[in-house]
Amino acid sequence: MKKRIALFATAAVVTLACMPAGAQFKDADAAIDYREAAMTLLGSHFGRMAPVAKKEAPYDKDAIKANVAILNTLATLPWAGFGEGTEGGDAKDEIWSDPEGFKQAEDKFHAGMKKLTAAADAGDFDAFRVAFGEVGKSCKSCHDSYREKD
Ligand code: ASC
Repeated sequence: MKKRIALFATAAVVTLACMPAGAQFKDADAAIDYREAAMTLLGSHFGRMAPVAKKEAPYDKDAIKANVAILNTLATLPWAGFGEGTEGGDAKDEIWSDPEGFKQAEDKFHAGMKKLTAAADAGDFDAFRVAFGEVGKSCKSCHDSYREKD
């Protein structure tokens, strides 16, 4: 019994030592799955507005506003999945060797999201199109720098 407790305690200590403080994931694979799932949802909720921005679909002010609200929640999610020791998936090692650059890319995205939200909330189609383009650029430039090509 004592041995089992000791074993359990050792396993707990090793687990804690391997994961940074506050990490929510059981291991690196779980973090990779999480960030990829979050990015998939972000891509879906962003991409579905492209036909509107391109004037191929009508601008439904309420639908866009609701979708941008969802996007705002999703926009908070992926970053926790890039913790220390979670290299892998399509993520380039530059995320961890150039954390300032990666953070700047993230900040650019959030700045674009702020504009997109203001435009969507105001029901301003022209501002929506400009901000949509800006956010899309931030997605692309971050992917170009920090995601492996398929
Ligand atoms: C998307 C998506 C991206 C961006 C990018 C914009 O819908 O999944 O990664 O838009 O393609 O340039």
